[in-house]
Amino acid sequence: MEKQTIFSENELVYPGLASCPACTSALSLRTALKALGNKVIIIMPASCSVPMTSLYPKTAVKVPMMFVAFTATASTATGIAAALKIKGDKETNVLCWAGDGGTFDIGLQTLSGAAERKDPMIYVCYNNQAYMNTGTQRSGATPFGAYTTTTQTGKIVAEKDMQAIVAAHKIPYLATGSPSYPHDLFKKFTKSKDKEGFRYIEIFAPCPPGWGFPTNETIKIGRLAVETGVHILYEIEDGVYKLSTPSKKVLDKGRRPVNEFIKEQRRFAKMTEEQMGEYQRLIDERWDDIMAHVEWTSAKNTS
Ligand SMILES: Cc1ncc(C[n+]2csc(CCOP(=O)(O)OP(=O)(O)O)c2C)c(N)n1
Ligand code: SF4
Ligand SMILES: [Mg+2]
Repeated sequence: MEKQTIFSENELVYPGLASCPACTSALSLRTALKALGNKVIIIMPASCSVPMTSLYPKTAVKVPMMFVAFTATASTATGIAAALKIKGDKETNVLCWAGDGGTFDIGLQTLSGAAERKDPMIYVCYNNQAYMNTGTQRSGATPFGAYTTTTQTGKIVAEKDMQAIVAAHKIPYLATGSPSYPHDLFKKFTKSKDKEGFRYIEIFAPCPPGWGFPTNETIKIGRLAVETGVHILYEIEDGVYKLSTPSKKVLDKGRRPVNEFIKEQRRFAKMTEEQMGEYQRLIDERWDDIMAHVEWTSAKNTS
C-alpha cells in the first residue's frame, strides 16, 4: 500500500458513516487512520464510535475492529499485542479508541495497568466531555459549569486532569490533539507510530448536539478552545514537554478570554458571572501549570 498522507485519497474510513453531522470524533478517526495506515487493529469500548462505525451487518472502517466491555479496552489491547509478538508481527499497531467516559472513568484501571507495564499500544481518548452516546450524562471530563442531563444547574467541580494522571506513568509519548488543527494531529499520529511501548493521545472533540452549537461551527469551536487555552496542544516525549505550534502562537500573542468559548455553546448558557470567573480561573491555573513544565524542561535542557 502506498504511503498515507493527510491528502491521500486512500480512505480507511468510508464516507457516510452513521455519526451526527460534523462529528469531530469521526473526523479524528479518519485523520488517525490516514497517518497509521491499514496495519492497525482497533479496540473500541461502548461509545458513540461503535454505532457510528458499525451498524450491523457492515463496518465503515477498513481495518479490523473489536468491540469490548468498557473496562477491558487496554487489557484487551495488551492481549492482542502479546499475540502479535508471538506471531512475529512487528508491523501492526494496536489502537485503542475510547471516549472520555471509557477513559477518565470506567476504563481508567486497565489503562493504568497497561501504561505502567509500557505495553505496546496507541491509546486514544477522544474527549467530547460527556457520555454522549447515552444522551449527555456528565463524566470526569465534563468541565466546571457545563450543563448535562445529570448536572442540570452546571457541574460544580472541575474536570479530572487526565493528562497529568497518564503522564505520571512516565510513558514514552503523550500528546494532545484537535481536529481543528489536522496537520498537527496527523503529525502526532505519525510520530506515535514510530515510538514503542504505551502511547497516549487525547483529542479534544467538540460535539454539536451534546454541547449545543450549530454543525457548521464545529471546527471554529475547536479553534476557540485552543485560542482561549481551554485546550492546550503539546507533547511529552520521554519526559520532555513540547508546546505545539498552535498553542505556541497563543503563548506569543496572548489568550482570548474563556468567555468567547463559553458564549458559543448552549451547555454553558445558564452560567452565572461568578461561575464564568471560576472557570476562567481554572483555565488560567492549568495554563500556568503546563507552561511551567515547558519552561522547566527547556531550562533543564540548556543547563
Ligand atoms: C458497563 C456499561 N455501562 C454503561 C453502558 C452504556 N453506555 C454505552 S455508551 C455510553 C457512553 C460512553 O461515553 P464516552 O466513553 O464518553 O463515549 P461517547 O459516547 O461520548 O462517544 C454508556 C454509558 C455500557 N455499554 N456498559
Ligand atoms: S453525539 Fe456527538 S460524539 Fe456522538 S456521534 Fe453525535 S456528534 Fe459525534
Ligand atoms: Mg464522551
